[in-house]
Amino acid sequence: MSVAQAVQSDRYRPMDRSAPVFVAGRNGLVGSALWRLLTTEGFTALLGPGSTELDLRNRPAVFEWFAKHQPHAVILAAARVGGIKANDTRPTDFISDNLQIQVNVLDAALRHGVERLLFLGSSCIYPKRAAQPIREEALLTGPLEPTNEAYAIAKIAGITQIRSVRRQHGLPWICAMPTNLYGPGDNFHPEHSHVLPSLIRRFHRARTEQLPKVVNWGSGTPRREFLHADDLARACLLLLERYDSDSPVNVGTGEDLTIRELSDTVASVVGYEGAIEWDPSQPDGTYRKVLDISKIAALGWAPAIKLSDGIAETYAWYESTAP
Ligand code: GFB
Repeated sequence: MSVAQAVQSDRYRPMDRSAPVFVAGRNGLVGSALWRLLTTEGFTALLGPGSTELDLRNRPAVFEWFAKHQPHAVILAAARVGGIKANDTRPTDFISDNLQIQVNVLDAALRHGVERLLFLGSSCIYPKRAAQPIREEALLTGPLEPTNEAYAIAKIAGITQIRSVRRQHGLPWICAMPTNLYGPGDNFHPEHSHVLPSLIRRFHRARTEQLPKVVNWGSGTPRREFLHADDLARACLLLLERYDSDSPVNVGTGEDLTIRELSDTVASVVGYEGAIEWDPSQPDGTYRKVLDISKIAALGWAPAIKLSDGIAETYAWYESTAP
């Protein structure tokens, strides 16, 4: 189905703002951005249990929760996520937790007839050597990046489950594939986080403790694309209201930069002026994974937050919460 056909599908309709919407992963980077947006957009019955209230890996508990709360729509933003080192060293956690979360939530949503559902994947589902910028059609056309294969396979399984439900049950469930995300509320763990929060934390510490140098991971030459979580949240709502096809939709900026350039930008925002060194014994990961965003652009979405502004906002948030 083409984008134009998908937009014109007779299944297109606005979301019911008074019906219960389950934002799975409500306390994470993406979930909290979705919560802010949906609240501003007039959604009055948002449901977002924290992980202590509802462990999504607990299948009976998930089914019980759905029976009790009867959500009309679900955004599946809950996942075990992490940076390159967390993915590389704890692959069992990434494949097992993500498969359990997905299968439980998607099965319970099917059992309870949830009609509108958006599953969030990641740009790492595409082959390591995919042609750039990466189009949605590249899915399952080649081997994956080894450092995050376990996570990527779990996300690919999620896409296949969504497509299967569409085919077997005719529900208009959809998938979005965001690029590397950042923003307030991100995870700033020194070992397990993604590069952008890691750099903020490292440069902040170096500036406040007047350290003469910092050491970043890898060669600094890989290229990455970064999208603010608030921009992703707007894309999610637009897709839920206007998109109905079994092809995943890329969500990114369509522009990337080297990790070295990112490091210079973060250093300048944080005000760190010391030396920056690189540790080639740490993994670089995929060389490049910039997304082709023409499909979502055709639906009328574009990113609104400039990377330097988003980094400044994220750093202000980090400073206000840093111990
Ligand atoms: O953000 P990041 O961990 O994830 O790393 P990926 C991006 C790049 O930044 C790599 C370099 O080339 C790292 O070597 N880097 C430099 C650093 N310094 C640091 C640092 O202090 N911390 C971190 N984390 N990186 C993840 C996947 O891949 O991205 C996931 O493992 C997922 O599955 C996620 O797709 C979005 O972009 O390499």
